[in-house]
Amino acid sequence: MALVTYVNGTFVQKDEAKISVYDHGYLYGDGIFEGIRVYGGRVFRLEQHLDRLYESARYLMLDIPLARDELRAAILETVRRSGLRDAYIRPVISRGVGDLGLDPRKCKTPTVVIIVDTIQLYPKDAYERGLRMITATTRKIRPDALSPQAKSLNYLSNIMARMEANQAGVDEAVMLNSEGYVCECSADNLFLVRESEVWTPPPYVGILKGITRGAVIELARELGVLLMERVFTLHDIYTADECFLTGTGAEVGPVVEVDGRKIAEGRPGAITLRLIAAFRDLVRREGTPVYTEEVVERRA
Ligand code: PXG
Repeated sequence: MALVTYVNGTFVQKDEAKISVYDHGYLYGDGIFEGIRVYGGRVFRLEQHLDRLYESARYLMLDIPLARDELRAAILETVRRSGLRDAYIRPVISRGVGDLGLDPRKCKTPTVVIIVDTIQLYPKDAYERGLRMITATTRKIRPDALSPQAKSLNYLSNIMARMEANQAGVDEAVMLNSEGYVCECSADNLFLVRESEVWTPPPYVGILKGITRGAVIELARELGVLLMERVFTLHDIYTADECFLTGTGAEVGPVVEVDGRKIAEGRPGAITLRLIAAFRDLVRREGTPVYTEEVVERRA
C-alpha cells in the first residue's frame, strides 16, 4: 500500500500532500509537531503524545481545529489507510495561511497534516557497535526565550548541532544549556550510568520531556535500577560507566564515545542493554490498537 498523508481533512498520497507557501509554518516555523511510533499495529503512548501536542498548542496559543477525539481518530485512520503495522506518525499543526507579515491573527485556520511513514534515525549497526557523539558548540535555546517543552517547528539550534555531528563524522551531538550543563541530544534525551546509578537531566535544565525518556525511567524503576534526575556536566559523561540516548525515532541507543573519549570500554553497557531489551518488550505489550474494529482507548 502507498504512503498516506492527511491534509486538512483529506487523505492523499505522499506525492500529493501539499500546503501553501503562505503557510506560517513554512514562512516562520510557526507551528508544532509530534513524532509517534506504531509497533506491531499498536500506537505507543498515543495519549501522552496527544497531551504534549495539545500542551504545545496552548503554549503557542494555537487552536487545533480538531477536538482531541477527532484528532486521535484521524491519526488512527491515517495509519489504517497506510496499511503499515510498524510506522512513524508525524502530526504537524501549523498556524495556517496568512500574509507575509508574522502576525498570527492574519492566519484564519491552522493547517493539520498527519504523515505516516517509516523512520530509521541512525544506521542499524550503530545500535550494536554503539553511537559516537560530540558536544555541539551550539547551545540549547534558553527556556526564557522559547520553551524547550513545546515541540515547535523551530528546530534550528538542534539542526545546527546535528550538522556539527555530521561535520565531525559522528552520529549525534550532545547539547548543553547556556550554563554548560548537559541537556540532551539534537532529537533525543540523554542518560548515563555511574556505579549502577542511572542519571538523566531534570526538565528544568531546558530539555524536552521525552515520552521515551519517561518510559525508560519507569522501566529502570521496575528493574530495580536506581534512577535519578540530576544536573551533570561533561565531566560526568566522560567518566561514566555507560551512556545511552532515548527518543521516538532513536528508541534506546547505546553511546560508546563522546568527544573522542571512549565511555568505559567503548562498548554498549550492561544496564543499557537490559533497558534496550525491556523497552523492546514494553512496546510490544502496550499501545492503542490500530486495526481492531473497536479502538480500545488505553492510557499509557
Ligand atoms: N529531545 C528533543 C529535542 C526532541 O525533539 C526528544 C528529546 C525525544 O522525545 P520522545 O518523546 O520522542 O521520546 C525529541 C524528540 C525523530 C525526531 O525523528 C524526534 C524529535 C524531533 C525530530 C525528529 O525521532 N523529537
